[in-house]
Amino acid sequence: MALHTPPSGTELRVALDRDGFVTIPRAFTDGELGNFRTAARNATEIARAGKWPYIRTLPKQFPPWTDDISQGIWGVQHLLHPDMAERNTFAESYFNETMINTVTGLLKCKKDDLVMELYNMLVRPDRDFALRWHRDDIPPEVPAEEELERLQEPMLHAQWNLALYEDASLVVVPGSHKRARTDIERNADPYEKDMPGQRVVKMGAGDIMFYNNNILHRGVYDSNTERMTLHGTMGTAGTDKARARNTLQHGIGSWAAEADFSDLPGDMADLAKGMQERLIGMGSGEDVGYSQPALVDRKRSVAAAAYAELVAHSLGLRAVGKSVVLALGRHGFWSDCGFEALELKRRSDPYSRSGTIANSEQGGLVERDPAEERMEPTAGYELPVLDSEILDLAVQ
Ligand SMILES: O=C(O)CCC(=O)C(=O)O
Ligand SMILES: [Fe+2]
Repeated sequence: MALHTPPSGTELRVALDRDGFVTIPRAFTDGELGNFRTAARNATEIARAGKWPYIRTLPKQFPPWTDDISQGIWGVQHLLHPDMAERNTFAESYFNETMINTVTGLLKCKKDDLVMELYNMLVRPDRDFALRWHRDDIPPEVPAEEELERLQEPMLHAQWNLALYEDASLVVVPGSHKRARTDIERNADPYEKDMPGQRVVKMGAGDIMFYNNNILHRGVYDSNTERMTLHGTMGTAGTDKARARNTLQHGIGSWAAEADFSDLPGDMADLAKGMQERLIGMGSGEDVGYSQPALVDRKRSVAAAAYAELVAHSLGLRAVGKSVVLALGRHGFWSDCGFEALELKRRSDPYSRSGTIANSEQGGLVERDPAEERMEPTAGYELPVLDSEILDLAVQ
């Protein structure tokens, strides 16, 4: 049975503000939970079979992902997409009264202010997999002062995990949403197993956990434990560019206008339509960029261009150096190189010394326009070893 009296908006806000996360236990009836599970199982099966292109693929942590399922998946994206067969059930789990009342209570806003945002599902990966420590919308190398400033920005959206099965995958550092990282946190191994003060968030089936997505957190996933956790966000109207980026980087802008919620029961249909319209008002998201672009994107483009040329040259692909450089402004250097640049980066990039980039999950391949002159994908390249001194100079 669902909990009789959910915590009040004030209680939730106080706990979320203090700890950076708060759990509402057993928020749905057994019947509702059963329906959500059936939909989740069907959607996961289709995604694992390669029949749903919007997935989170291993071993990549941040968007964009491709539809390559060869290493398995850890998430199913766009549960409200018009092509998702189970969309209405997922929509009921998203636009239902409990969720809406909780979010309006947390954000101190009205229903008419809410904006439909992301709705995805996090699932058991096909092999053990973990995310590094991160804040969702603040990249790791920002200076402490800027980190603190960004953490102090007002909360204009809510983010939650709704566990359909028991889930202990999320690890957080309580309170870290209010302060810059300590030196220990900043210098820790990106996959540190024992961060001071860390807490594994243990959820029961039907629990919803709201969290500040800039709390220091990571995911640790066991391929033998079933996981189907609905992972959603809702915003308030009139939010800023950073929020548009956090939402639209997942590609929702391209289909949001197509989604038809008129079949939803009762007031949900109108509510959903209004929330959808406010999302569409944010734009299609084509130019918003990514919250966690590859590190080099965030260096001065001159430095990235120099590096691009160096890489292109060492691969004997001089002609494409130009198109890589041209691509810088659009998606960023790494994603547009079109080859396993990040693999290359991991093995030869001096930044890996600092521990900020330790694997190949950031950036990655995005859609490429065949009409444009680009490097060919070359997954099997023997990667050149770049001289770290040259690279350091290039970045200065
Ligand atoms: O698995 C989770 O619950 C957390 C996922 C996460 O941190 C992310 O997608 O940024
Ligand atoms: Fe995250």
